Amino acid sequence: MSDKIQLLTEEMNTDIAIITDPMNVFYFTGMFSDPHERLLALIVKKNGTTSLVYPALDDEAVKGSAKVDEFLPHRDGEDAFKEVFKVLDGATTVAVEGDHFTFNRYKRLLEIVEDKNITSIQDAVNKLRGIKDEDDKQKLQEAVDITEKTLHTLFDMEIEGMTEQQVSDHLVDTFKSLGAVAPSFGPIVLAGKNAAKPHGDTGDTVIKKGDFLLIDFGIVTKDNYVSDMTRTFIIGEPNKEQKAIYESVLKANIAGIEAAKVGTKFSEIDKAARDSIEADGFGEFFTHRVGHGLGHDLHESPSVDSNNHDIIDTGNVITIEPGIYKAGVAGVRIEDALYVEDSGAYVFNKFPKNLDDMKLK
Ligand SMILES: [Mn+2]
Repeated sequence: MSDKIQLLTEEMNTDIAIITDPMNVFYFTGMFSDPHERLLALIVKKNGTTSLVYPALDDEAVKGSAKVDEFLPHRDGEDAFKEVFKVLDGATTVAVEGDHFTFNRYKRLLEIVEDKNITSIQDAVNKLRGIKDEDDKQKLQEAVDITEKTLHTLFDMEIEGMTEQQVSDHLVDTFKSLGAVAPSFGPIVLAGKNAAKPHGDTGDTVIKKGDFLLIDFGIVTKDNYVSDMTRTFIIGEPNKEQKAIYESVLKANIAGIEAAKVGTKFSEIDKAARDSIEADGFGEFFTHRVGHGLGHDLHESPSVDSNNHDIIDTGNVITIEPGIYKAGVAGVRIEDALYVEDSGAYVFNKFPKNLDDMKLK
């Protein structure tokens, strides 16, 4: 039994756990496959025995990489749940991922399990995935390194006159040439007033002198790790208001990072960054949480928000990404990712973030 399955069984208070989120199946078996609408299910018994129900068309890939005790392929046209029911034979209590197990699959499960005996193991799975080890840390660092190398190329370019989309295309081409498999999202490239929309869409806006250029992007590595970072550049020289907004976000970013010490509540980390921006008078323009976990997925546990009173632990990986979005004027966000160690926060990002170092041509 692998360590991860061992830890999962310790969290189980049911006979069976069914894992269907493909990234969680990857986490527990080492095999990633997107089954689309077909059924992919890792079935874990309380004693640690594992069975994998999967589309037969993935047979070769599954057998080559999945570490499980039993392989149960199903062909198109067959009832995949027959395989599930075979494994569940005799089980009375079953846990599924509440955020992922679909309603229709839940109804199938009711054919053999009583409704009151079906529970969710989502929180326990999220918690397990939220704790990363040294190997995870190193692989996340590789993701960040590719991302930052990509971003550095902008300093050598003539950005003024390019469109947001052209900058985005350049970033994608560059990180692919550096070994990234795909973008983890976006990229989000927003110039001038567009940057005041925290999740605006990259478009055909031409980048002008005096614009802030907000770039939020990340990559997926061949090992299935993601990165996510934001820097806000200035084309030429900033004016007074831009400077004030930028400095406030930077202070909040640093306050959030400094607050991320083992034993602190996530809500306190959110508060540290938020208080800093409020003290500068920009509180009303900071409209989202301070950060989120990341690892194999772009947004995973834990969430760094005012409502999460859980305590940050060694091995957690989170982003710190305060922002100020003043509609019609400007938007600034600065996002770093960090790994929590006993001695404090290890920040993956080395990319400059002082305004003087953010000037693009
Ligand atoms: Mn983020």
